[in-house]
Amino acid sequence: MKSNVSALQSARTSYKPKLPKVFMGNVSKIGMKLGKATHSIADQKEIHQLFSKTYGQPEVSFQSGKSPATFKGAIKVAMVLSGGQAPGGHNVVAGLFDGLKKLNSKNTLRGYLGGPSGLLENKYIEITDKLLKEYRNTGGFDIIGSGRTKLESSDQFHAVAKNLTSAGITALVVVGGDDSNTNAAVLAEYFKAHDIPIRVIGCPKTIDGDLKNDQIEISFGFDTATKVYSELTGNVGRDCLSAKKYWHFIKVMGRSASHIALEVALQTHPNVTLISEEVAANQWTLDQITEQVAKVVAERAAKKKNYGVVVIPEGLLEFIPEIKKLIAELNDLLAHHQEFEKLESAHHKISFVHQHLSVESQKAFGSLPPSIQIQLLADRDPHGNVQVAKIETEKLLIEAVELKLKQWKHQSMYHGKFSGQGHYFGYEGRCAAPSNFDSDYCYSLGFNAAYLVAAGLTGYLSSVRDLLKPADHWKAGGVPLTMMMNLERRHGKDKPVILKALVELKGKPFKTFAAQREKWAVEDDYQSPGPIQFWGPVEVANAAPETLKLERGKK
Ligand code: FBP
Repeated sequence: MKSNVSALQSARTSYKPKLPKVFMGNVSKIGMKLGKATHSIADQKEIHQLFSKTYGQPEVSFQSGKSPATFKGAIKVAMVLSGGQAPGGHNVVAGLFDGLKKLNSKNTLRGYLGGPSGLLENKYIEITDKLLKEYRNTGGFDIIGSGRTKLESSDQFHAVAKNLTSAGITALVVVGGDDSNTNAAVLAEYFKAHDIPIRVIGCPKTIDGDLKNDQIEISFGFDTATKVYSELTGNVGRDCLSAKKYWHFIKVMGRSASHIALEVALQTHPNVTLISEEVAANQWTLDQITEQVAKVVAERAAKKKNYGVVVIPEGLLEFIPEIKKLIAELNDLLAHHQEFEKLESAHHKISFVHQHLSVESQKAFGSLPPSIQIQLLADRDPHGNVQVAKIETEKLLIEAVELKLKQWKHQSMYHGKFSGQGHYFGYEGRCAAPSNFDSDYCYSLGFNAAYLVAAGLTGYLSSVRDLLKPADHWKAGGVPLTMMMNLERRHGKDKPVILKALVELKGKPFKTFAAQREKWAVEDDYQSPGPIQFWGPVEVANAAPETLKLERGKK
């Protein structure tokens, strides 16, 4: 153990993550049950054609029984952490390692460094029990690092196959979100189609909470990250009540879906929470959104409350129709006009873009402050996404609301004071020490992945379910990755991708929020859920996210 570890970290090392009962006994008593053949969630014909070798596989579940013969011989397994960090990643590594060792003490695990690029560059370390001692139940991905390199060309697949085969590796575990697991599915198909005996298994990671469906109840990291953001938001609410002088505009992470914003709202009751999916469904413009927020400010000012909390999902701008169109045009422009890259000054970039946009998008672009215009022109990530983490939507909204209130003041429609403070809660939560829920869930996902690998499966996502029950009642198994796929338009082409789960406006979490938001707008009902509890009453220390409780019918 490192000499400078905190007392908490050293105490936390001794926490024993819980496992589903099926994994607690003798290996020879773990059987595997196969379900029915499966279909993709949409576009079955096309997905079947694209994944002819891995499509239609059955769901599998582990339960007591006779273990398959495939569990026997020693294997070498590789793993990679992919995409943004999420609390609990180290426990996936620990669970996978312990699961492999329990199956056969000669099994080995190799961690490729810095995300998928490590597979291409053949950079790795061997995972050992000694190394893991420093990382069990800790936050972060630093044990092997992570990255966003997208594996897409056959040259890349070939390089990965060569590096893994020459090391005698028979399986690769990819820990990632929807894009990374789409990559895992493509890789599994490529290996099978080319008779390369390497299996690929995924694990559902992302704080954004958007890798979920009927089979995957939640992605890991969401619970811890939202607990951190809720603690911070609750503290800001308390500050509002104490100082009574600021309007706090808090942008929370969540690249696309608003699950994080919604969970934070359910935990802390801010005065306004914007939900991108509702914005898109109602086709609200930036001006309409501004007006909605300004109305709450004015309503509260009339009650002498010149303070409040607004929670904003990180991906908001992409859901506002006129900005969505603008971003699509910008993506196209940036991808196809190499001369843009050579422009150095912000002024030249902005005027270049202006000349090439449609009239409608020129208007939308022109309505944004220059700082936001430049942020919208920043590099895309390797999957072609705008890096919304770099766009200061909270500042944009403060400015827009301030302007609206000035107009209303001028027309004697508003008489309050408005002083905005912007915050961005993102990186603060991604590497936090995992809650008990995430510690147990991640360890179980990794442990389960070892069994999927040992069973000789490929193209599966590790799935641990019934998460509202105590961990020993959780069910473990695997879901074919193709089952979650559909076709989406990316870079002007139809691409097979895992369907991203957005906030369901008919779902219980959103409805529960919507039923209370008018009350939260005017009353000071701020809740302070406090810090993550690792010890204490189970209802506090082991609490699952509100979203999961509402979705899975416990509330
Ligand atoms: P993943 O989807 O890879 O889990 O990452 C999610 C996320 O944390 C988003 O919430 C955020 O927009 C993004 O990563 C930030 O990425 P980066 O680390 O590249 O700044």
